[in-house]
Amino acid sequence: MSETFTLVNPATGRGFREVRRASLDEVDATIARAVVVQRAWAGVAPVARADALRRFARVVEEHVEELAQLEVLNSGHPIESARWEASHVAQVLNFYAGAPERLSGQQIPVSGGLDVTFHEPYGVVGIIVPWNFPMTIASWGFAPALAAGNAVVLKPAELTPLTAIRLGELAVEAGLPEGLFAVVTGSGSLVGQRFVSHPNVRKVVFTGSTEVGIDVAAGCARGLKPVTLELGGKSANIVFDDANLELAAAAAPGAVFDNAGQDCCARSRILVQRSVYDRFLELLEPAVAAWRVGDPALESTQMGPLISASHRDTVAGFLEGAHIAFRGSAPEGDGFWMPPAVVLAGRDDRIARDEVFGPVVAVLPFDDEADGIRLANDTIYGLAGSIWTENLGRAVRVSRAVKSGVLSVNSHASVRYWTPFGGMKASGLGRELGPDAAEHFTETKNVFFATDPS
Ligand code: TXE
Repeated sequence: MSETFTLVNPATGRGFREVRRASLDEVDATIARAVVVQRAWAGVAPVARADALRRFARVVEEHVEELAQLEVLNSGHPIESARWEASHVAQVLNFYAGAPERLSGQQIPVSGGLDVTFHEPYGVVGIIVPWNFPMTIASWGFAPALAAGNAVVLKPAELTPLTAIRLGELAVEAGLPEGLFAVVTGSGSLVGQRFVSHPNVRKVVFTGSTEVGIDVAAGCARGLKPVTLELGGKSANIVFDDANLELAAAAAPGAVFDNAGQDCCARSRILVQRSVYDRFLELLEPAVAAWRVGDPALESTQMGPLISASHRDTVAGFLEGAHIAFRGSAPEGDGFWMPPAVVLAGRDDRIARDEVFGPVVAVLPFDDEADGIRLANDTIYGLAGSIWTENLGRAVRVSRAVKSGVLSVNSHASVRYWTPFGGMKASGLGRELGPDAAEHFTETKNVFFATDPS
């Protein structure tokens, strides 16, 4: 294996930088340093830890444009999306800066003394990040982990390490102790696996494919370490005949083609009640045609290229033999471009079952409410989903019946840093974000103080 890997601009297909692969010794040295730095960090007064994270948030805010431009170059994200992502990192840091002073334990009534609980940090937390949302997903782990008094070692995806590397530098610029938040670039099989196997990494957060996630969880089980998994999805966008069809059709392209469909929450199955199926497709076609795919540097662009040539080939493979109803447009030439595609699918088709992770949506009809719920749940995944109906009772019934961690009614919103996020079934284990995330990076210690001499 070579000592470096080449970063490629997805919009041009051209390599632009070499990034080092860390060796096993380097990973171990980083973890050893994190162990030492964490002990001091956990002893810092809560208010001072909060202040340090607020400073980090401010420095990120001051670098939103730089981070966004890096993501355009490295990941092909449209500039407006990339600016949102960088600002989101600052907001996540600000939000969890409120956590150190709020990690209260309990006082539990007992006889003969006083019983209290403490939320103790794990120590060093390992975070493994995929290429689809490099900086936001990283921040969902590192911000609450640091707030709870842990050190963090972070491994970005090989394809997209630039924003993570820069965030590591900004942490130090903001005054966080060197080594407290360490970014280690390299392969999953070496760096990621070392986080899993190293005895001093006491918790692992993994976002990526279900296949690798299962392997990571098995490795963590051998070390008896807790693991949070954010994995694949095949989320349903369920459109009932009593929905506002115009709104549902207008919102559908963004719900699946955002980030070129490379989104674990992508509503990649549109389930439409049979009585409005034809009308919905009529409304969807112009909405897909209007979806703007192009140069990610332009503010008007809604979707950029796919992440790599090989990923584009994989996505294109799903379209072979598929019944494509209509497609959007995309630039030609260099870069990993692909026009969005709307496919009419049967329930057992591969495209209706597997995660495509590209700008492809499968549309399937259903008969009634019970059939819609059955079809929505007919997947190994359970991450996100949307329900379009004007009937309140139905909205409540269906949102309780769909087995997904994150649902929205008459909306596709999935991610707010102050609400919980995560999947059921093969989509994951544990929850990120929301009011409780910092606590998830602690273990509860119970202490009994005897007051009556025995
Ligand atoms: O993911 P991987 P990839 C799906 C999506 C995509 C496919 C492959 O369908 O096409 O997965 O993407 C690190 N031990 N999703 O190859 O391999 C790796 O270096 C420890 C869906 O990027 O799972 C990277 O940092 N770590 C998903 C991270 O794990 C390992 C998001 C993810 O890599 C490792 C991403 C190992 N053995 C991909 N092997 C979603 N739904 O959000 C790899 N890694």
